[in-house]
Amino acid sequence: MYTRLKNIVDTVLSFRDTEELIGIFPHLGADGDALGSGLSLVLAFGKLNINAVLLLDEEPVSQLQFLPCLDLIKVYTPDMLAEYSEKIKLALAVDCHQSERMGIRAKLFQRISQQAIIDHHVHAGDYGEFAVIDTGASSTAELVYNFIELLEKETGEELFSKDIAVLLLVGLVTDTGRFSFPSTTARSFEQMARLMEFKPNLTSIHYELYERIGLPQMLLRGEVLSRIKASSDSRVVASSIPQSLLTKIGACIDDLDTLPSEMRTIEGVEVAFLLREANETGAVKVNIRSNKCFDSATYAMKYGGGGHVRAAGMTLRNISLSEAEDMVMREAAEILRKCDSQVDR
Ligand SMILES: [Mn+2]
Repeated sequence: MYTRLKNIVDTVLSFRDTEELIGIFPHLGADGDALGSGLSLVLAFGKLNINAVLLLDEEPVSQLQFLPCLDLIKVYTPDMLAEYSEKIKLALAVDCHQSERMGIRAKLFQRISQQAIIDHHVHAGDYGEFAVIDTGASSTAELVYNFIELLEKETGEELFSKDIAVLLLVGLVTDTGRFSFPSTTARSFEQMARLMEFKPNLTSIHYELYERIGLPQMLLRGEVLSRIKASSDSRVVASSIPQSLLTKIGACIDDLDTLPSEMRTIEGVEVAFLLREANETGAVKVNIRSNKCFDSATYAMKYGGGGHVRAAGMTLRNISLSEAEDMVMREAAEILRKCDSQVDR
């Protein structure tokens, strides 16, 4: 891994004091890790007089608008293809390793002959000598930390700064689930300790990442939670939101995102459903979150939906909101009963 990191460092350093450009490509829908890692690199490169541009498909989500140096981001549009494929001499994928994860920037990434990768996602196959893909790292931020450290060692320049500390810290905190995921290691804390020397404002970072909520979102949360119905054994819960209520509150569909997961955290719950009226009349969108006894994906596929074992979604047609709620609760209870009887035997 060190050799590969060094390969990328050497390549990057060959851009010093030249007009050539490095393109940094985080994944689509950049999260705290992708954005924090990408921006840190632009800042470190800048100090070494290396030209770099951070390209995104879209503006960062509102939760991450507090990050420093967002003005360094360039939102890419297809008309920039010719210009950037000419200028960029190294394309660096950050927090992803496939152009499939890059949306409309994929075409540009593929056109750059020299590519490198810094990532920690599970991958199939080897991506070559310029690919640092460490699935043992909690976050790409952790790898970027090592990368900048190596850049410092090679150049004798001081590259870490308060801005970089905030950016990498956000990557570390969000990708470790506030240091709760199994990916959290001693290395994560060692790096955090060093980043803390720059005195980042943890209180305000925590507020921005985890507490700040708009009034419509808070009202919606109240509605969803107060409408929860539970099966007699409390293992199945569901809540339903009519479109008229969303409109009345002034909330949008995206504001429902975190609520099914929150419902799943209720003690004893195996499966949680959040239902809402779809735009198409007579259709109901169902979001499913489950714990160990219920396969959400298999259940959703029965109705033409899909997803993962613990999180899936589907659309039911020609059904009312309350009928849909009754049906999924009844069917889930049935599936759990079958699962129990198999375990008993
Ligand atoms: Mn990540």
